[in-house]
Amino acid sequence: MRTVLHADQALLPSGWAENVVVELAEGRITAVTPNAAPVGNRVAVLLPAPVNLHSHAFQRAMAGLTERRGRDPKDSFWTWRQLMYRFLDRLTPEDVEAIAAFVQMEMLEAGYAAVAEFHYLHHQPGGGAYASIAEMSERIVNAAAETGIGLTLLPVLYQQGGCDGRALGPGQARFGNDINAFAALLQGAEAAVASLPGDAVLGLAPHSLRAVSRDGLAEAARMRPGAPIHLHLAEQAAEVEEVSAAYGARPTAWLLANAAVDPRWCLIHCTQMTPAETTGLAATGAVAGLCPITEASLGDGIFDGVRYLAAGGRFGIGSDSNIRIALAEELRSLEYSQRLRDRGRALLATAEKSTGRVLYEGAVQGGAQAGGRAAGAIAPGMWADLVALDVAHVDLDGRRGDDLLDAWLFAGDDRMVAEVWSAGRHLVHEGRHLHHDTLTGRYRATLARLRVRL
Ligand code: NGQ
Ligand code: ZN
Repeated sequence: MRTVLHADQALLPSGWAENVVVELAEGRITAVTPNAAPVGNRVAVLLPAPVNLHSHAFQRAMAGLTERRGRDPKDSFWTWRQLMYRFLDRLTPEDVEAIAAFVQMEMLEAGYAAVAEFHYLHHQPGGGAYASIAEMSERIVNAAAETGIGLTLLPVLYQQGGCDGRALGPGQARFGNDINAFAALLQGAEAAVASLPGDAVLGLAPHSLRAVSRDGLAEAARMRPGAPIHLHLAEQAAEVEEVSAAYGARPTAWLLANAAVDPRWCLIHCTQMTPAETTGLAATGAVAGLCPITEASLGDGIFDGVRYLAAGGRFGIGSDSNIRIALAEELRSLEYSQRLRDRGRALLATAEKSTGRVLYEGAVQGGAQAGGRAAGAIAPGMWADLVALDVAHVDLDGRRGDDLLDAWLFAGDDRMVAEVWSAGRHLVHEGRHLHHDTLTGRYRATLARLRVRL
């Protein structure tokens, strides 16, 4: 099927262009012609749509339920993690599918075309295997088949309870696989992903330096040469201490010295890095997977975006815990964290590009790289991952170019997102997903069943 779009303004690799005709066929962009006469389906503003590069779909259903003081007077990331473990322990495959479909719908409505699902909930409560070891991966795939989101599935290797090789804790039983079981899981996940449209990708994810052994990390890296490989890295101060004590080096320094970190890698969070680690990571061409809303929610710390971008570092954004699905807000939060720390303004902007432009283009390019997706630009050959904004909104009225992006990201929100295509699939129309009501209804019913106090 061929689609022709005409955009009053479009952000192309060469910059802003006007009266742009974009042709799509078989999910890809086939031609881009600026200064063209109006033909086809008209939109006001057309942008490449980003990949949400880090999600744990199931966590969406506990949003808002972890904001009270717990029994431990020192609430922290680690007490939140206990609650999260308790929550996931009662999820069935049906629950996971319904939650994943709902949150993928929200991502699409927010303007994301694709998601990299960092998927570690593999087994039954207690750790017993499902009849298919890839049962839960299949559920994520089913959700993507229903929502149409572009999926990069990242089955997670989770071997141990900490860097010292201790056994999995009771809350971690559903995640654990040894390397052979993980290889079987990857095979099952690969078969499931093969049922999706051709833009779907299978990568893999050693969970963190805490949860995989040194050998496990090395073996995982060899399993799918060239495929995206994601890892949680240097998120919390206690994690830095644990890795330093076990390995004799801070997490990022250790990884850079002991793994062949290159552009296929995506390191999630990196909120605890020294200046040398920051520039060292930037030099690898890997993507820093930043999740600013979750990192604020969990008290992780502030990524050194100013230093990292100055060193040419690549980044993308992820919604991680899914406490809020908000593309504009993720990007805005990243810049605002820098301003609060450094007491300045427009800290990620350059002489040529506004703050919003730097954030948006960076996240689109880095997201595509991290997702292993030939996307991230309105250019022939790319998957047609596109978002059109609603310029009837008062804050976008009459705005052009970088001013318009800044107005969306800093003054507006994702209610300005009108149309979204994922690899040419037109999934969001006038701000609503095709199956908005069905998916919302099923999610509500799932929540009603799960409604128990944490
Ligand atoms: C996760 N989330 O796997 O969901 C983690 C918490 C851990 C974040 N790191 C568990 N934000 O890191 O051990
Ligand atoms: Zn995560």
